Amino acid sequence: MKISGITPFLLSFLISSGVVAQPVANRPAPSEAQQVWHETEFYLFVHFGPNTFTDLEWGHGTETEDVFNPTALDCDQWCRVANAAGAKGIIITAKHHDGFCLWPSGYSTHTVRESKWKDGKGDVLRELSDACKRNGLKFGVYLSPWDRNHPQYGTPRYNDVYASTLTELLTGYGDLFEVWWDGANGEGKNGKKQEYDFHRFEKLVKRYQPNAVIFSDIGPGCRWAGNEQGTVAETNWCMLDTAGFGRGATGPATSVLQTGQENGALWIPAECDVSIRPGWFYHKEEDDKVKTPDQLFDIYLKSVGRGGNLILNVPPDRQGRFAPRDSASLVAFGDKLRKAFSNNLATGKLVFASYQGGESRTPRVNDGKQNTCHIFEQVSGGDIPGYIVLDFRKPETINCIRLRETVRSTGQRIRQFSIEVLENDAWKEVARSTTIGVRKICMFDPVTTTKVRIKILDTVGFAAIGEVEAYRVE
Ligand code: FUL
Repeated sequence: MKISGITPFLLSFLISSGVVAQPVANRPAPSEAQQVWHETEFYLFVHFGPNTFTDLEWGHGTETEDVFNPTALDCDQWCRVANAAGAKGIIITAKHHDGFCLWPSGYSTHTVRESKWKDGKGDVLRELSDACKRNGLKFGVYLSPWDRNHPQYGTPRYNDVYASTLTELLTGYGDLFEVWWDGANGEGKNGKKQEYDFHRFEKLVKRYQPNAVIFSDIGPGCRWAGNEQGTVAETNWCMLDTAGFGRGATGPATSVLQTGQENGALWIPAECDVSIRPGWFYHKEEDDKVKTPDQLFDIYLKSVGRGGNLILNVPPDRQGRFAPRDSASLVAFGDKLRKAFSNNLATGKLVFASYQGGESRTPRVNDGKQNTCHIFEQVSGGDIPGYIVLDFRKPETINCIRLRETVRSTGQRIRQFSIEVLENDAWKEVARSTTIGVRKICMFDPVTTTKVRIKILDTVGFAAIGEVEAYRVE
């Protein structure tokens, strides 16, 4: 085993202190805002607008404003369902590609103000941001750069329009945790495509909402995971090289977005987007195609369980409410999620780990604190692996292990690991995987055992495990 990227003195200090407060080596690491975003894990996406009433997915931008007329808008109902599902926030399409603004923007004449809804006095963003505050949820906005309605789209002046509408959102509705930039970019009314001034837009977000994370194909806050099924690859690095890439068609290959890059220069973690129905907007004929709680749980394991964030779209119906089947599925999914991770069998148990050629007790990996850790020296192919042993002291039945690296202080470093259980006095491998990063949830067939061993098989320099948790998931 070698020590690299860190001096032996510093390593022994870190091991003895067990707390790594500052980045200690030359690997990218999340900013404070990104760390908070990682902990947000799972939130809802809401696609709502004229398409809800015209049954389209991409509105033309020519729809009359009166088309938008929810009969019983109830953002508190969205929030209640979100909370029951275990979601921690809601991001809404403030404006989709059709250009219709769900708030009375001063820079467009295609808004709720021009509609009959609430006699033109309504503001969906006001209602939702207030409801999120009341219900303890975070709030974020999707503002489509592509605009099929705005007369200025396709000219340099549209960048002023976009900057102004963005500023309205950044300054008018309290704290935003995320700003979503869609990569879709087509022609506007005049047949022209837009050259966007994203640099300027980024500066506005930084100025007015420094804690908001910006989503796009290339971040800078978080990246599209490369598909719309809500999953990221089993091997998921939070780093990405963005030099030379743009958004949309000029973005990195979807295969790269799926895995990130082990040696990417920037910390740009994956966000996995998916809809609870086939479409992003509500269509009555899809009422019987709502994903089941088990399907949602599977998506959760392949997104959050692989260190990504999950943004799950739930489109309100023409009343302005989540439809009964969507709500029922979300509530049952939330119950399943809470039950699955409510009883961590590692809590209070003895833990030992490899330490400088020997073994030591390591209560830091099951103390429930993410910033205390056990540090492993570098392991590469052929080396003796590092390990952690969890001793239950009595037989326990488990089928799930959740692991975390302390990425905030050390960056992401584990390339390969395995999980073994003690069976008839011999170690038996039950799972093997690649990256861990922010978190990794491994499921395997239920097994009754007294001890679990996590083997660290391959690392980039030294590596640090913050938490090991064990569960029986029904
Ligand atoms: C895509 C859009 O074109 C879809 O309409 C939807 O908003 C999805 C989340 O992103 O790029």
